[in-house]
Amino acid sequence: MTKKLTDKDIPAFAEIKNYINGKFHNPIHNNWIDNYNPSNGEIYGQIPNSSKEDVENAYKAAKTAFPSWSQTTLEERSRILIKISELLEANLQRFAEAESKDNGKPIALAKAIDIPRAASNFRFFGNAITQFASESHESIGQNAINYTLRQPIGVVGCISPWNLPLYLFTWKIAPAIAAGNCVVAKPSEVTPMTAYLLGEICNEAGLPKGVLNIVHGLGGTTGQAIVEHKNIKAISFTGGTTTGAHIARVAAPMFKKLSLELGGKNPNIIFADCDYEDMLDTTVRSSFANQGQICLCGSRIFVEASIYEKFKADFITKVKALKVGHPSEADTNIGALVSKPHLEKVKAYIAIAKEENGTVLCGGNEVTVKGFEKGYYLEPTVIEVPHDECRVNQEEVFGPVVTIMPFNTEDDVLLMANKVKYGLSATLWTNNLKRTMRISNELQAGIVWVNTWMMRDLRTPFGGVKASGVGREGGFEALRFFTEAKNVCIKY
Ligand code: TXE
Repeated sequence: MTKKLTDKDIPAFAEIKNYINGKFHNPIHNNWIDNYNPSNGEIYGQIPNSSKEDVENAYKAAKTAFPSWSQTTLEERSRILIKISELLEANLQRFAEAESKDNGKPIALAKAIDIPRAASNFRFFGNAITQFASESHESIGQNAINYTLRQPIGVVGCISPWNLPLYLFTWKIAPAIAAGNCVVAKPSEVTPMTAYLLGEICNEAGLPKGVLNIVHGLGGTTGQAIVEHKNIKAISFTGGTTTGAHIARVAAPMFKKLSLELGGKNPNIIFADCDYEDMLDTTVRSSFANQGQICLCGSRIFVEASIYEKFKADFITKVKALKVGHPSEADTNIGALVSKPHLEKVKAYIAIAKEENGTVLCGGNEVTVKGFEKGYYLEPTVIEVPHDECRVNQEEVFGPVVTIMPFNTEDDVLLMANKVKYGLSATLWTNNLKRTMRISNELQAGIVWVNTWMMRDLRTPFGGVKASGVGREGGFEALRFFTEAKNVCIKY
């Protein structure tokens, strides 16, 4: 059991509590987990190491809130969600600072993308629920009409990862509560801060107590207790593929509804006829945004042979110009990796790549940032691989590491693009329309971007195939996931 620290132990100590029934609570067993600041490697706060009993309390609060919340008019639910969105926007700076400190991401990124997107999630689903219609089917010649009710499930569980903490946490919570469910949610134990702050915002926005309950803790205990809870009827999870498979095994005997958004090893396919400068700038971003810790990053770059050497030289020049630095500095491009164990994992993959005859074209080393020597900084790394089957090209590294290799034909690149266990997203750079259509049809991925990357319209389905998960989030897909369809057939 980790002892409880206070601000006598750590200056500016950040204490995080569980948010249950609209109030903040210590964990029942007074068991705590240290929370590290990746930019300097120091402990700066603690979070509850919540037990089954804490999860049970969160469940009870959610269960009690459900009858009333599920009967709350769509206009009222919408109003509250949009209010949460507005309050997030009003608190942008505070949330961005917290996210950056907790995760190591550049504050500029948190301000431009993460927190605005969390606000958009609430606004989007606040609006979407008012447009969510159910179908009816007239059985011609049988004097019957069928209509479909879309009923909230009850109490649902939302479990999110550390890479886009508030962005992904709210991507689940917002549709869940918009659809009339009550939620027991767990953010990653590595990045709990903004989820904690969200509780205050929900109270201020007038979200009735118990509709959203946030329990903090480790995946294997707190997360597991949510998944094992027999009355939490659906689980929406984003995280690692191994964890996703485990959750599926635990949930299957209880026939829980599952949405699993898991890892990726996404191809970035570059043809010579693309808009070169646009491709180059976007490829730097799709490789290294958020230190490469986005499941959508294009971690395998395939370049048509005729432009391979030019691309290689230009890309490396741009990558070398990226500034690795403290996340709070406005001109930092690459902040800190999320944790020491994660840094070690990414470094291990660079070593494996070298053993497998990969050539590190740039990067590959830890960076010491002056004044923050114990932070988890790594150079953006480009590895030229001898063939597409080496481990660094097949396994999810989830850091500032990309592989590059040339290809000759459309068939060759398609084969390599699809020859991984994952299938989340893919990016294609070409101005050839027929090729665009052919390749987009054949890529094994849930999302294909052509001549762009990570352009998101929240109405579109989002999710992966193969080991990248099951189910789709986004738009009405998310509202469908968080409701049960019941058909009523009336004979007249
Ligand atoms: O994720 P975990 P980790 C990938 C990436 C990364 C790897 C592992 O490759 O290196 O996954 O990351 C909770 N029951 N992605 O270990 O463990 C956990 O507490 C219930 C891709 O951080 O999957 C956290 O809240 N919950 C990914 C969440 O699951 C459990 C983003 C994710 O943690 C649990 C992050 C259990 N038994 C990592 N065990 C993406 N797709 O974006 C853990 N958790």
